[in-house]
Amino acid sequence: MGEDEFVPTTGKCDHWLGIGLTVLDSLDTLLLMGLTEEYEKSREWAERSLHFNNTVSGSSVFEIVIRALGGLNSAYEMTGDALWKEKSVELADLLLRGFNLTKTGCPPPQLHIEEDEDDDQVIEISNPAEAGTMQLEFRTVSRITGDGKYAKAVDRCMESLIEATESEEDGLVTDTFNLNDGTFSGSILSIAGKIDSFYEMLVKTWVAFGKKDERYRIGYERAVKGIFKHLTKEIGGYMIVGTMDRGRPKTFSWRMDHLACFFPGNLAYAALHGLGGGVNGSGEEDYMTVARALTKGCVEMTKGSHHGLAAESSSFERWGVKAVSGRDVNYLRPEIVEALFYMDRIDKSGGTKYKEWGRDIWLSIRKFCQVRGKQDGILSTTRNLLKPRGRLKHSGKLESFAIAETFKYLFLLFDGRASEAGRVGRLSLDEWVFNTEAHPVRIMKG
Ligand code: DMJ
Repeated sequence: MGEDEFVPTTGKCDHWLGIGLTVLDSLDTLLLMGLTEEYEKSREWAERSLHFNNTVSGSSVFEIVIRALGGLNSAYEMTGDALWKEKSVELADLLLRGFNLTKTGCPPPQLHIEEDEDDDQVIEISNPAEAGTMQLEFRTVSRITGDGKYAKAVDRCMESLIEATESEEDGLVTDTFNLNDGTFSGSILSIAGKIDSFYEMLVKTWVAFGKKDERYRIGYERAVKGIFKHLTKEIGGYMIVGTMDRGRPKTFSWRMDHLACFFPGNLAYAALHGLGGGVNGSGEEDYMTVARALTKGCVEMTKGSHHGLAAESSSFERWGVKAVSGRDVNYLRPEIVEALFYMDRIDKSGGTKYKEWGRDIWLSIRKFCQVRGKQDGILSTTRNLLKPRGRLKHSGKLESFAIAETFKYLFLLFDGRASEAGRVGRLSLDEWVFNTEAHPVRIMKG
């Protein structure tokens, strides 16, 4: 309670951002699962002790926004409890200063929240995911307070990013963005780390605020076209999204990161909201067709080790898939089960297969991520996936996103309750949008 991360191997905790991150990232999961006692304890702690004045100097703005601000917004949306709104505003106000430190209006990747930095301390190199994943959170603060200043700040940053993207070939961006001159550099194109949620949030922001911001929709559709053209490949009855070096000559790598598996669910969500041929689209380039094939590719990644757990990175060959040596770690990341959750909700032709795949993944997690000798349910990041059974190592980390996302998506995948008026129910995708850390906020109707 009040610490950032739980260390499952020792039962102690890690200090990272100094804001009690795991509690903030878990609030809406507790509410959804009906874990009332744990939620009440968290609320009591927040009322008594949650302040942002002990935040570690030079903390990641992106992580604070998606995990803490996102978590507080959802807790408020789901309960209407003024405490959560007050805390969201307190945090958003502290972060606002960051938006004035660069010429693009995007905050530097790290901020000394409580102190003013000298100009030469401001880091100007960021990436599209970190700079471009704040829309939903800050605009939500504006929506719930009626004060437009949060939306204004984040909109200026996003305008800079979208403008820079418009001059990039096929709407695809690299993983390096200069916050002062507003340009992308480097030659690697992918949809994984440092880039992923920039694309993800284009469509989600468009949906969340009444489908009015056409530049977001156009940017998303253009990027998806570019991704289909350069980064997706078919192999053995399924599809993957790899990486391309756009230098000369262009080279394609048949490796796919776990992180890239957010994409099939995101495509299906876009189809649900009418893009790419809609939910019934069955053409080769329609979003649902590609989403189905990519979901299969993501599930295939779980076969790259002996344990049914997908590695951080997998390499695809004609004969099959294998965890990449050195990256054969499972961080209890959400993206594959996230895809299964969306597909199960949206793909009408899917039958029970998404639930079955989700069940297999959950059983592997229970079996191999359980820390030996500890209470049932104490789960950990797991290494050495390429080694045979019995040689796995638990690294002593439970990322807060495992609770915020992985367990939430799995829970929702199996939660049969119908949406009931007046309560949150199963979070209908027509009414709610999840931020990149799976924190739901209400969609504003146009
Ligand atoms: C989460 O913090 C978010 O989903 C982010 O966008 C990407 N990485 C992790 C989970 O893998």
